Amino acid sequence: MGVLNVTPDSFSDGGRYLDADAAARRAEEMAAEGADVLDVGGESTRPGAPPVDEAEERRRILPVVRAAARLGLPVSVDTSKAAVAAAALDAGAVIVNDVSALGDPLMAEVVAASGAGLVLMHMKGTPRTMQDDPRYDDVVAEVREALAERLAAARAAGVGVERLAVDPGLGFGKRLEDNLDLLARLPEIAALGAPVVVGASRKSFLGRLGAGETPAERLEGSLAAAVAAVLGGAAMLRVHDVAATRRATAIADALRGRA
Ligand code: HH2
Repeated sequence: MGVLNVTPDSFSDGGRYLDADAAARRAEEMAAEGADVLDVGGESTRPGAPPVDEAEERRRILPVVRAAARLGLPVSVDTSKAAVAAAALDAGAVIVNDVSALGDPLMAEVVAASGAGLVLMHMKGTPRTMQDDPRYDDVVAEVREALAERLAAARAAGVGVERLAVDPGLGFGKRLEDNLDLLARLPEIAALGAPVVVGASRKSFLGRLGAGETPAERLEGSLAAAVAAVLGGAAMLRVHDVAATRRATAIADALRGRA
């Protein structure tokens, strides 16, 4: 899943694709690099990010969703707002990537009615507050429980089981050790039975394990995390560097096939 943020402030690619033509070129580039899905987002969820109003989020993403959908790849929309998801699905998106896991009470209905796929991501709190002293007794057990409950809520609202995926939400209300526990114990999340999506690409915990690399310098760390995620059972990786991730995970895929 290639990341395409149409925002001024995303932590890694903010400001680069605000122009719809630049975003469409980036979508083409990621498709050529081998992306299976393009994930278009119009609201940064980096720690402390301010919320974006619905009209602005729609204005940012809809032309890009249309352009990306014309490439023939499935498009997912990275939004927590049901109205934005509905507009994006009308514009050609087929998956909703909801980092709030149905925080908007109308979201399940929108997804169920459209037949779209749904990624349910775990987050503790909101982007504004999530890194204010997050704590867990057993992060993997707590994230697994929370995702199991969200899966049940989505199914109860009429979203078919075959349309659901889960994501442990690396960096979303997680300390360094929490991100590491989730990645190292990913099979416990995969045991829920839903496909697991993992987004480690260029995240700050990778820089904290290294020498404080900037987001653009976190390629090697991102690839190492991608390989770990595949070996741990991830079905999809949300990444900025599609071609490099494909090359690295080809090895991990081959190894996983022999385990
Ligand atoms: N991470 C980000 C955004 N959306 N969705 C899923 N399913 N999993 C993730 O880990 C995830 C996500 C944050 O990264 P990014 O979009 O690059 O930055 P920003 O939130 O600043 O736009």
